[in-house]
Amino acid sequence: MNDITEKCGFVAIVGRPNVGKSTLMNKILGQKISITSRKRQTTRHRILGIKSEQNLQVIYVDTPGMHLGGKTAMNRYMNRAATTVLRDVDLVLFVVDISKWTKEDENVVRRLKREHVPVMLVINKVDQLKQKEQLLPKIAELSNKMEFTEVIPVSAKRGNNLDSLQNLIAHYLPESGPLFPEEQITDKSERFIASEIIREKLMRRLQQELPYALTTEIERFSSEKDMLHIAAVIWVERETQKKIVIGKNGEVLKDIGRSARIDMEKMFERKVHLELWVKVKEGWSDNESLMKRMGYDDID
Ligand SMILES: Nc1nc2c(ncn2[C@@H]2O[C@H](COP(=O)(O)OP(=O)(O)OP(=O)(O)O)[C@@H](O)[C@H]2O)c(=O)[nH]1
Ligand SMILES: [Mg+2]
Repeated sequence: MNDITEKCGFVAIVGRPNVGKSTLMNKILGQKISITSRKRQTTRHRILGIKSEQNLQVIYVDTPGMHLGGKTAMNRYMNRAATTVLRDVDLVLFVVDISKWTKEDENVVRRLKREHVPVMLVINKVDQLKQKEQLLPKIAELSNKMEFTEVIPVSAKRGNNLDSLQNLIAHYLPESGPLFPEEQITDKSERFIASEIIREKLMRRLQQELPYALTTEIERFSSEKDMLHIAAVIWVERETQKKIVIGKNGEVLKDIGRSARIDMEKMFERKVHLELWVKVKEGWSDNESLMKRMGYDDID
């Protein structure tokens, strides 16, 4: 008889924008699946990150930051992606930034209180705390925000305390065999990851509101003799934005293409030929049917 307990379950990573949810998932997986940046609202989709170990498979769900203020179809899509996941998981990691508690965190608490799922408070960015003696009072203060099943301080960026976090997570998962093949690390296609890598470079490079006015779409993704040929469109909302994305003598677009290609070659372990086109589609981010055609169609 086989008496080894196998465990497997879904763990949602939620919180307001910019607290480090995607950084945390990538660090736990040891691979960059989800894009990150200093700007808020970097993640727009739910992205699975699957970690398989002996007798244990944890399926993390990275989500867009739950936010207040935006009113476009894109804002609604992102908030929906972050909240509907709560119904379908075994455990929630509520990620907060130790240095900043905001109205948007309060909003997340309100959402979480409506669900019956265990919530673990993950207090991130502890490396940024200037005075170490502030740690315990901060933890005590944040622990009171709602009923948490566990509270744990971490630094996602530096990888501090992530082993303890993962040990705690395992307690909350049901007994079950693995739901995904051991070698599978995400539910997303290489096509999707390629379009996200380009979007990451745009998020990081462009200023102010521009990152929110654009999206990326892969038009061609084909393999020929050890070389991947990828052609992508960067959709913006206005002609003036197109000019900025291209830059003087095409410099901005060239830079973005170069850094995206380097990341893609690392990710796909092949040489990549990347072509980028910038096109205008007015009002795409407030138009649900256009958004669906551009790949924002994966949630109920
Ligand atoms: N100092 C420090 N910075 C961190 C840590 N974790 C994440 N960051 C930084 O915080 C910023 C936001 O990180 P993300 O992982 O993109 O945050 P997110 O919560 O996924 O953000 P959205 O996708 O916009 O909701 C990035 O600049 C990260 O490098 C940490 O532990 N310490
Ligand atoms: Mg993110």
